[in-house]
Amino acid sequence: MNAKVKRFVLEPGRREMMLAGAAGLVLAAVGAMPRVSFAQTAGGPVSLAPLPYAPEALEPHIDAQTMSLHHDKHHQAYVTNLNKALSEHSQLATLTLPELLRRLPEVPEGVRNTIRNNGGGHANHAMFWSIMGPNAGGTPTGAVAEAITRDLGGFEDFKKTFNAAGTKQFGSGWVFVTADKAGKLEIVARPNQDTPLMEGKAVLMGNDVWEHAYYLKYQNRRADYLAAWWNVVNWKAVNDRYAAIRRGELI
Ligand code: MN3
Repeated sequence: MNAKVKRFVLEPGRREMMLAGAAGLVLAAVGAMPRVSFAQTAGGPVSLAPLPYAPEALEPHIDAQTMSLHHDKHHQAYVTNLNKALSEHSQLATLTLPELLRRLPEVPEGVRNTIRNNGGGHANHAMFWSIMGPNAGGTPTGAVAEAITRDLGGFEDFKKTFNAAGTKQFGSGWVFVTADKAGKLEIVARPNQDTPLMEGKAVLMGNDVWEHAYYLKYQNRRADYLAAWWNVVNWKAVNDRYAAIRRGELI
């Protein structure tokens, strides 16, 4: 056995215990943060929340069929596969999802990739649905607007850099904005279902650049999808996440 691989610690740390108590309700309020409540339930420890709006609500920018398939089939599959892996490794079920993703190197090797892909997929999509909405778009508001001006050169530069990162991401992946506890923003792209949570960084917002997110309407035109996506970003929800991150609750 590799001596560097630490034995998986079953007891959640004090911080996780406090978060579990204090943050659950708030996290639910800011929209489906992938906080895994590992109390055992019939379908497994993780459940798929319904879309917080109708599948057609983001038309014409994201079509209803894409939304239905994306949520009901793709996201559901990540949840189902994550539950299966967790049911076979119940010791992992004591951790929050961000904690589980941050501690992937300690997860048993036989299930590590499954948890990486499906745990990442669940976290990413739960974030994604929560920061979009109908009658949204426009310019950023509140503390997020100030942080975009301070850290990302203003909204126009931010969109340009973010869209370029999404366009350049080869194959499937995501483009994210992370925020540290001081509120500093950064744009990062990751392949597959990887998430900055795996590096202990909180995700403020992000866009899915897998073809399943846009192909029915945009075909190969990923850049057009990235440009249109800003019309469905719910800045109120992004501000709620920003405040939660600054309280240390989304990590
Ligand atoms: Mn997706």
